[in-house]
Amino acid sequence: MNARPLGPIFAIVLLIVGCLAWPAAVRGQDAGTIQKLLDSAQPGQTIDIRSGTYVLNQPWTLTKSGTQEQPIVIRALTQGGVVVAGKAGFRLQGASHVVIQGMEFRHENLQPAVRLVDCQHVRVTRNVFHLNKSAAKRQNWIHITGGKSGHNRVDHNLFENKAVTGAYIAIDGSEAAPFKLSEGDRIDHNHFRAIGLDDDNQPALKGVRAIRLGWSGAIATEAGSVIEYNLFEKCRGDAELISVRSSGQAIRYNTFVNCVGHVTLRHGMNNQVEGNYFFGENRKAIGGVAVNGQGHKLFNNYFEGMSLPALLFNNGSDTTGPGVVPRHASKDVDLVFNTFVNCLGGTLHIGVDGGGAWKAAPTGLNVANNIVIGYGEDLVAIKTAGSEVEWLANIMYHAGDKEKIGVELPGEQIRVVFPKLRQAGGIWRINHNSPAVDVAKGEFDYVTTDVDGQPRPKGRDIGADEFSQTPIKIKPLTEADVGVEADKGN
Ligand SMILES: [Ca+2]
Repeated sequence: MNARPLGPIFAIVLLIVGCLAWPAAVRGQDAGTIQKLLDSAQPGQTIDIRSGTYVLNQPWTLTKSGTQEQPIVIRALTQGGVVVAGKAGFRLQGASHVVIQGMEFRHENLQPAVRLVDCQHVRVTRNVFHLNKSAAKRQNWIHITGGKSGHNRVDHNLFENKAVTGAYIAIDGSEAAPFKLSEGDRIDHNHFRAIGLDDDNQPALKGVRAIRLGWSGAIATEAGSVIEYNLFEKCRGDAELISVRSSGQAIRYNTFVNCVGHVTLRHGMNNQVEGNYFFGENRKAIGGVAVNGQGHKLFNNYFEGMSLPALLFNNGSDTTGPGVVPRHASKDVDLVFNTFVNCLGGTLHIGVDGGGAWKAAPTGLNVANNIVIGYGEDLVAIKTAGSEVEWLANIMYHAGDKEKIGVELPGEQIRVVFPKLRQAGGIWRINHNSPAVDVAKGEFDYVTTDVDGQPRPKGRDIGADEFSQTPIKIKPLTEADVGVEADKGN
């Protein structure tokens, strides 16, 4: 029997059956239609939102989940063509495997642009956030909360022009005891810029910050979230530019340019600050990292042109009261293999007492294998007598006055010598004939690469940079490396 070609009716039936089995992309172009599509979303479905301005009085709400293989994708049909205006953005509750992509959030600062409650594996990618600042309400623009949240990703977005208190991104958790923080989230390849005005004569905006990780009640959670490969530019807000109030977090491979304040390890333990570039450009009120708490590791970081002391090891305080949680003194913290260049306000301040309020001095600090070179204030200042520091194999050099190291220690602890730095690849780095080459001391086995991502063979070099001919993997980030247009195709 000869096979007959499929008839047109059969083909149409096949098409209909196919549509039922595989949810196709659907399109909507008014806020109410979009909400209906969200209400009926299925795994594998893409909801394409047509270009236009959508004025929301209530957030678009999603409680449905995709799967790892078949996420629910909510995206602007044309990248950046969807403007979310009005009073709210998205609220996802109990959702997982969802992607929010390509929007521009311009609504009033009354609710977060994206709020995730008990959500996992939600990706917020390639969006622009610049909420309308007319509503002076404390607000986080992306807020992750709920004790079941974790493993969400915020990547390749632009955040700009925040002027009202709160953070661009805040990660919280359960709102009732036992407190648990969202875990395993990743914030990467974002561009955070323009908090306040780029003007040293204007006051910085207190309470406005780029990122907050947790709160003091949740420090028992070893959260394991990562902030990496982000560019922070002209964020001239709170003294705690990034406020870490949790444990087990990593801040690495980011670039900070002209950002007021410090990356602050305020509460928590075992946090890691690795391989970041800090460029202060000698602007006002700019620091590097401030430390409270125990077990942190700070290594392979590069600091240049800070105007505040680049590194603060803070005292602890037992002060408690409504809303006041004790800050623990810096304890058992490694500051190793970092390079500090021309930090005019001083470089290492140890035993910082918060204007006298914090009494307990730091203990068990390891300050090893760092290069500190500069002029201006003393490079080191011990602010509280009794601060316990193990110094080992640091190189320090004050370009103006040899006496201004700030401490007098044996050469195996702090060697006062010019480290022969040269400028290359955007930073000051050692040359083959530098006295820093091959003379690092101590274990610190976790330091196996340098600030460039190059390997550190045995007999490691002092400072953030290992002198190496292997390819450089990590560079100071520029605008081209981050935000909505970077890494297209990933
Ligand atoms: Ca290197």
